[in-house]
Amino acid sequence: MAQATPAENRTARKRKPDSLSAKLSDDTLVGWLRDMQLIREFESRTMQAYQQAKIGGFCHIYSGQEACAVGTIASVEKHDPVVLAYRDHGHALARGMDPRACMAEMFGKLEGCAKGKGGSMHMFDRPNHLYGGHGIVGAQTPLGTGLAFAMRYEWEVLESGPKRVCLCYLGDGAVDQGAFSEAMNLASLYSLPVIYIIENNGYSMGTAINRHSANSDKLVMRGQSFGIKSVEIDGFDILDVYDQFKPLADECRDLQRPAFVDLKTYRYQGHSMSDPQKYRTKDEVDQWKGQDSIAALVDYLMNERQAIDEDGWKAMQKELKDLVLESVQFAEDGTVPDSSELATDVYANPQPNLSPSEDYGHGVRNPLL
Ligand SMILES: Cc1ncc(C[n+]2csc(CCOP(=O)(O)OP(=O)(O)O)c2C)c(N)n1
Ligand SMILES: [Mg+2]
Repeated sequence: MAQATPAENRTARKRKPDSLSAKLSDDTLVGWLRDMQLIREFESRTMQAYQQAKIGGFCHIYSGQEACAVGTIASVEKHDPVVLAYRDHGHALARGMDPRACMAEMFGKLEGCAKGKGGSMHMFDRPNHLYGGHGIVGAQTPLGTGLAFAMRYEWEVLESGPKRVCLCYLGDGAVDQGAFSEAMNLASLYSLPVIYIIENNGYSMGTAINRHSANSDKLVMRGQSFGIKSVEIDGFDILDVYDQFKPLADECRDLQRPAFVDLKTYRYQGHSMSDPQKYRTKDEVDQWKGQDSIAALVDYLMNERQAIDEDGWKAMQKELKDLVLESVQFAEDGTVPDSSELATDVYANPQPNLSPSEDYGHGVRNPLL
C-alpha cells in the first residue's frame, strides 16, 4: 500500500504574521533557501558522479528532505551535537561542512572530512559538532543519548559547558529497533537533552511504513509511552518546521529533557543508488514533487515577502551550481590515500589513564598503550 499523499492544505496555508519564522529577517530565510538548494544541487551531482563510478559503495540521496535538515539545524546552536544515519550529506552541508570535503569524502580522497575512509554514509565533522553518519539502522540513537548525557554532565557536574541539546535523527525504519526503545527509556529516566527526530519519509528501503510498523500513523505514541514530549511536524514545509521545532528545541535545552518528533517527509530518489523503486508509482512521487519544499519557499520569498526576485533566484542557482561543480573537481583532483592509511585512525583511546593502563599487569594489555 502506498505512502500517504502530501498534506492537502499545504499550498493553501496562510502564514500567521506572528509566527516565529515571520519575524526572521529576509536574509535568514534567503540563507535557508540557499542551504536547501545547495543540498539539492549537491545531490544531483553526487548521483552523476556515482553513475560515472567515481563514487563507490552505498550512497543514499537526500533530495526531497531538505527542509528537515535545514529547518531543524537552523533552530539550534552551532555547538549543539548532531548525530544521524547514513542519508547524511544534507545534514553535513546544513551543519556547515565544506562541500568540497563532503564530495572528496565520497570520492575516497584524503581531503575528505574523514580522509576518504568513511565515504557517503559516514560524514563526520567535529568542529561543526557532527558526529556521523552511521550505517547500522538505529545504532545512532544510543550514541545521541550518550552525547546528551555528556552535554548535561559537562554543564551540570563539571560546569564546563553551556546547556546544549543533541539532535539525533533516524528514519521511520529505525523506530522499531530495540536499541531505540532502550535509548528513549534512559533519556526519559535521566532527563537527557536529546531530540529524536524521525525523518519519516514513509519507506524503509522498499517497505512502506504501514507494512513495517504497528500503529504507524501514530508514531508519537512511541515517545509518549516513555513520558517523552512527542509532536508531529510537516517536514515538507520549512517555515512550519522552524515554527514548531524551534520552541521545542529551546524547551529541551532549558529544561534539559528529551523530545520526540515525527517529521513527515518524502524522498524523491530510490532508497540507495541501486533501487529500481518497484514499490511505488511515479504518480506518487510526482504528487510530492508538486509540493516541493524548495519551490514553496521560493514562492513565499518572492510573492509574500518580496525578499528575492527571479533574477536573484537564478543567480543563486548559478552560484550554487558552480560551487558544486568546483567541489566535484576538487574531489577528482584529490589525493588517493596511501595504503598505510588503512591502519591509522582506526582505534581511539580517549581515556589512556583508565585501566588497563601502562603499568597494568593482569591479563591482556591495552594494545594502544
Ligand atoms: C540493523 C540493520 N538492519 C538492516 C539494515 C539494512 N538497511 C539499511 S537501510 C535500511 C532502511 C532504513 O530505513 P529508514 O530508517 O526509514 O531510513 P531512510 O532510508 O528512509 O532514510 C535497512 C533496513 C541495516 N543497515 N542495519
Ligand atoms: Mg524511511
